[in-house]
Amino acid sequence: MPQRRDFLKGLGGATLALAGDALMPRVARAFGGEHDALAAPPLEVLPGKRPLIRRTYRPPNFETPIHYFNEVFTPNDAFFVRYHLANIPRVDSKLWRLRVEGDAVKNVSEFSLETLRRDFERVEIAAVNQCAGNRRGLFEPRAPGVQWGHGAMGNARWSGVRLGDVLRRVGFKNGALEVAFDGADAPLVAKTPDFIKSLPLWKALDEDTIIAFEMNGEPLPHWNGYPARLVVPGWTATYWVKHLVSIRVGLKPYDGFWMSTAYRVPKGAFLATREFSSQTGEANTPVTELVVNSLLTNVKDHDEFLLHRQIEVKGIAWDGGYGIQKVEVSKDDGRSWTPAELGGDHGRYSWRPWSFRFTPLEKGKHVLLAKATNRNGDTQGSKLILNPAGYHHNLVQRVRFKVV
Ligand SMILES: Nc1nc2c(c(=O)[nH]1)N[C@H]1C(S)=C(S)[C@@H](COP(=O)(O)O)O[C@H]1N2
Ligand SMILES: [Mo]
Repeated sequence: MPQRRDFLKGLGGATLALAGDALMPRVARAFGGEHDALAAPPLEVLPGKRPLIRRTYRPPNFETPIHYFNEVFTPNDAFFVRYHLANIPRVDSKLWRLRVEGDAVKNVSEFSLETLRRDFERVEIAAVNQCAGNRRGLFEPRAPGVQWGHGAMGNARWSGVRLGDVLRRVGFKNGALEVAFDGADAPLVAKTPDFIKSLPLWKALDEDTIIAFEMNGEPLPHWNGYPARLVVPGWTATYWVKHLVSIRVGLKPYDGFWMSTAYRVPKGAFLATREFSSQTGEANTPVTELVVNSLLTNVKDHDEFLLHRQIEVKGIAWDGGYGIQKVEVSKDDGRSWTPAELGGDHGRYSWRPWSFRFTPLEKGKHVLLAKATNRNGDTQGSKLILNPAGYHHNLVQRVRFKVV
């Protein structure tokens, strides 16, 4: 326990240092008005990527500018990048091995990329990869951590092999409880805990949980986990471990920092159909499923439109895999709502494009609101569900525009 408190102190220090350095002035302004920092952030290039919104350098945290979300699948070279650790080796795919081990494994095994490709059925799935902390920069009061805008997410077609097929091949014992995943990246300083995430066995065996080598038909970009990463459709991106090198099937709950302390929310604050019970404590529980959400992608604050000229507003909506039932738009600050038109369905874990046409009939300032509802009837609220680390922001979005 004292160790854990030290980790927390260490992280707090790191967060403050980053904030003091690059983020603080812009973030401070963001809360003054309409999130200026999120609207006009610095764009910078990571090798192999298009210019993205830089939140921190070390570790690299870069978000995708919103206009890319007008496409159903986010281009690989515009896909956001999130790391907790600063030592990120470039992995040679020929030398890369995936080790499956742990006290609940029957036959400890190692796979090369070639054997994974050769010995297991290939599957592909469209899914949203969204950081649980996406939109943290919009939290009021401020929540500590990377001050993300709307772009710590992306939608892609992921292709690889089912994790469950691999686990069944190596065999696991009765009583297997969790499966823990480690990537090739490492902390720079010894006191930072290695990034290891754990799934309940039932989620690891879900036929949609995969070890992916490809994204949108191309090998994974280095910054998104080359040569292989975990893809956990419907769950927040924290579980989507990149540069995957070790899988441990365990008889006990994995108690590393990134499970027991980080990425947790107050118990009962958010809906999830099935609890991660082996990691649930008295007060809090790990983030798991994505909450229902939507985003306007072709309109932003301060845009101007012409009177009597039809506008086509576009956006996307997604959830934890139940499917989007409807998206509604309001032009009168939430007094009345009109259904938007849903676009193509790329599967229940993908986001769903939508559009809404209208013709402004009055000059002046206007507000546009968008709200998604999934097939469970879960919807977006107008009151933020506060939680200490600023996860799961899914407030109804408000965009202010002007008709001239
Ligand atoms: N190896 C490794 N995998 C990781 C992380 C990490 O720090 N190291 N961060 C996780 C978190 S919190 C997020 S949000 C996603 C981001 O995926 P991306 O960088 O491909 O966009 O990666 C996850 N996988
Ligand atoms: Mo994340």
